[in-house]
Amino acid sequence: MTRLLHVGAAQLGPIQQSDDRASVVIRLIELLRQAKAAKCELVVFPELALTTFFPRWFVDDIATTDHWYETEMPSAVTLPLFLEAKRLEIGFCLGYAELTPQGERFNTQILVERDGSVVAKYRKVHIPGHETNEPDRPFQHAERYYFTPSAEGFGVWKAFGGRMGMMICNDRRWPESYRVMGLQGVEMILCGYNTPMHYVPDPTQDVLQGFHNALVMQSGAYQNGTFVVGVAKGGVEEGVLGLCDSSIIAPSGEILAKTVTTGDELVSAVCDLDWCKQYKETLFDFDKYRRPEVYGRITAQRGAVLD
Ligand code: CDT
Repeated sequence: MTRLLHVGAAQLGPIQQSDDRASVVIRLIELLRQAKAAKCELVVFPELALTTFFPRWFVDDIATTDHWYETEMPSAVTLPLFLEAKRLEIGFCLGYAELTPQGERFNTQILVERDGSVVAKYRKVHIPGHETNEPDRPFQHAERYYFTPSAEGFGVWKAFGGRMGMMICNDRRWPESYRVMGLQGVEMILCGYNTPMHYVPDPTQDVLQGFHNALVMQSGAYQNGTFVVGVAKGGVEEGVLGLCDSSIIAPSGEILAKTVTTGDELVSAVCDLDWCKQYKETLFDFDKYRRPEVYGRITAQRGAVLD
């Protein structure tokens, strides 16, 4: 038996501060149409796909930044994307900044089914960067000022004929993100990212950005027997170069498709979700081979020794 899902990774080039949402939505719709022409059933857009990566600027009063956030989804300006997706009968995954009625600020991603219904919402768990202004930096990464870390954790949803999970950017560097979803039987993880090539706290990592990106997503896919779709907003945005290298990764850890430009670009792959079983029911048969009871004991023992 095969369960085929044709998925597209819709990479975005830069969104400048002067680009309004309406112009971005036009770009998203163009990628959606390309995906439909390529026979995709699901398209994945990046993290914070509607605006520039605004946490690169620090402001004294966060209330002055409300215009970067969405208070409803779809909104008037994003409705054309939802309508076109529904017309084309294609699903999508979209990252954006969310401001709730209670005033909470989250880095959010939603999964929208082919009928236009929002089937899942995920809020970023691992928020990187810093909370306060660091004026000596060439640019800020003040996500910890702009976003509350979600306490909801990682869910897995039945959609698109499989078990779908989501994570956002920095989440992909943490094995727990994949494993928590792996333990729920995830078959495809959708992940948008904005990753500056220059890592200010340790610039020796700059040349390794592409390597680390591939390393974490390929190993996370393999060790949990799942597809991973990692999608960038990259290129030079407000003077900051962002990693691209959007890719679709198989449960074997192999890269099935990868972008080659630093602009808007769609790549796609036909994913047989039943491929996951080859890993979930052999090497990574969690019920048979995982030893959670031992992991807990080892942690306690090591803690005792190190103390
Ligand atoms: N957006 C995001 O999470 N970016 C981080 C950059 C970390 S450097 C502060 C990432 O892990 O790619």
